[in-house]
Amino acid sequence: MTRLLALAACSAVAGLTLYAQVTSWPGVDSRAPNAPTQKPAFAGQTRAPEQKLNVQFDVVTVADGFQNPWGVAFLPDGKMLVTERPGRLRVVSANGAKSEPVAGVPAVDARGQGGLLDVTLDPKFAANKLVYWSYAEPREGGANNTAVARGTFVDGATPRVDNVQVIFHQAPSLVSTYHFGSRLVWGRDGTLFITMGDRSITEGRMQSQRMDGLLGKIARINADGSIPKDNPFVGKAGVPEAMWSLGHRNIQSAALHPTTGELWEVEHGTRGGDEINVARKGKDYGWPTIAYGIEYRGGPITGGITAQAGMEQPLYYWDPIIGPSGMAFYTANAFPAWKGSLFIGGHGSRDLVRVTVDGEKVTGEERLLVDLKEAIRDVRQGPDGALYLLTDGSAGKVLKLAPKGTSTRQ
Ligand SMILES: [Ca+2]
Repeated sequence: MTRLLALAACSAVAGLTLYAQVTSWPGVDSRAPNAPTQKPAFAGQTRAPEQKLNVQFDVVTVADGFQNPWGVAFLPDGKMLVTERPGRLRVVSANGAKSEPVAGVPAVDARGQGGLLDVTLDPKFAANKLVYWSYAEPREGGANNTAVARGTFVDGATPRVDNVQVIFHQAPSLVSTYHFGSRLVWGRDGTLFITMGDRSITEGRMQSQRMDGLLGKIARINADGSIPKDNPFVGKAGVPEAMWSLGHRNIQSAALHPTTGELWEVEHGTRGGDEINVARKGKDYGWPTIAYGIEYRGGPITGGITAQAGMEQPLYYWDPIIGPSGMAFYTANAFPAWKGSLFIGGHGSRDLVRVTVDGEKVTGEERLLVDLKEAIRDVRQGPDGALYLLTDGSAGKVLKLAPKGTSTRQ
């Protein structure tokens, strides 16, 4: 209300039309959208009502001093693996001690948004000790692409990965330092989803709709890099058989839905088009033919349309954007009120976005950690039921949200 009064005062001074200035847009973020004339495809597709649960928690610093931490995975012994974007993988103990960089990780192209990105354990890690990571793979002439490698993890004073194999390369490579994706999510059948980006430059963006390359796509592979026989485009001439879905812009948030087992993802839009999708087999998510929001420089995206037959509508979109990175469905008992909520890192909005979901409908939204003003890069549910976050920057941290009063280290 204070803000609205202030705006009203300003506009009175400037002699502007009061009505346009004081219109308060519904939802958590009352700022005006970048594309105020765009209409959602269905009620509730954007600006869900604010839903404050008032859950009490402590924000615990588990470990700090990371350079642009990007992904975190939990080892069965209580330790964590944390990637640092410049190319280091570290083992972090429960008390916050960091190992030397894990030896054996291949070189990465750490320019721009590139580098060492996500990390995940094999579903059969207890037996095979395999660790997988995604990264920007350097190529000749300044080109690069998203890639995935795996290796056998050997812990100790000088941890290492042995028998490293690169099991996936996004093709084609391009000269760009933007939009690498890339989250790694295991399907229930043991296949691995790899979310990617369009590389941002026009040449890459326009390939998101092309069937002959993996720019702007989600891929699905077997754990050894081979192609699942039930992938949607297996046997289609000229189409990479790893392709799962198409028409994506840049996906840095993805998680398996705990009930349905489907892949949910949140992708970056431009100015006004961050969106939640369920990434289904063979479907087209529309980028760049349809999109919400506007270009960074202003003006419409492609033809300025938001819907087209044969292209999927997002379940939900944000305008203004949150800049999503990292995502987790909360299923544990430590925070009963949060059960079923979807948490998304607000890398751009510098907060933690909590979304209430009823089936595939977003029914409420809440912003947490607003006062912390951290660019959140990853969000995971820990084995202890706490919510773990990575904060981006040159002094990045592993934070833990624990039920109030249950943790001594703060
Ligand atoms: Ca879309």
